[in-house]
Amino acid sequence: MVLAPFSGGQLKYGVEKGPDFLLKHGLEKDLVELGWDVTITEPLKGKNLADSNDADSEFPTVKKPTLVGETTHLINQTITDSLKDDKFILTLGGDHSIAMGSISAVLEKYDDLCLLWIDAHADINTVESTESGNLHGCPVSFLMGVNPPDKIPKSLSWIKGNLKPNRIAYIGLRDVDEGEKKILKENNIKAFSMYHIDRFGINKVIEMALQAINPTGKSPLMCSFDVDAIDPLYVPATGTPVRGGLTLREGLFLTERLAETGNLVALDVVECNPDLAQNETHVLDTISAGCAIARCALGETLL
Ligand SMILES: [Mn+2]
Repeated sequence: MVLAPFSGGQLKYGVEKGPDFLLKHGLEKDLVELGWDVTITEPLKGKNLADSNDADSEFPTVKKPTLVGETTHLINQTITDSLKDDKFILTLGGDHSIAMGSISAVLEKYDDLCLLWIDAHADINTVESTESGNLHGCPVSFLMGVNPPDKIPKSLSWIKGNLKPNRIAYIGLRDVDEGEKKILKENNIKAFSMYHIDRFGINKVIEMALQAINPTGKSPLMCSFDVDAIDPLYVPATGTPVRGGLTLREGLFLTERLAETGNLVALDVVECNPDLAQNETHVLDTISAGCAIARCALGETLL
């Protein structure tokens, strides 16, 4: 388990408390009971990374590029080490920018990796298309290498950008920027919005997504799960909630189904922000949903 208590990919503090709250809710014990030998690593512990809103003067369109670049690189290095022992990598965020660190490391180990990005947002803005400048909305563009090379801040230039567009599928989208829609279309990326889930049902959507990115069924899978994919009714304490999302059951079914394939090698659970809860019930709902997602991906079944 990799703890990534990081909030520098966006501007709302509190999301860095996610790992701590998930652990206090009993996640480690839950995973041990499922039969896992759990090791906790903390790549950011004791690292004094300067948090500043200063934009890189050369790259003024994105916020905190140095902080995000250094942080995600540390996460990448820790996971690269853990993968030498063929460990399952569960990374707890933090905001979604941390996926630049986790996914790049897992991709390095498994070059035929298939990625399921479960999210209300596509997080594929480039340094040119981003409206907010928040890097948690950009990780996929860096992982896929679709940013113009001369526009990539130096601190983020370590990311190889070798994720192939036919190896990623989205599920749960419902708030996608115009620039992102263009990138998704141009790269012919499989994206299942809430419309597709309503039309086909979650079971069919997962099968279509897996068929698209992993037609042989033999490649390793990674799931990057933003809890805001689930409706704010169930997951209220998150930075960018969008109504009309997955039910909690659909989210858990999805992860249980991925576990069932036997090919899942890594999972991110990101964007739990206890500080954005209006009451204790909101905290409990959000954190227990985050823990349940992790448990289902790691083998918990209803029967
Ligand atoms: Mn996200």
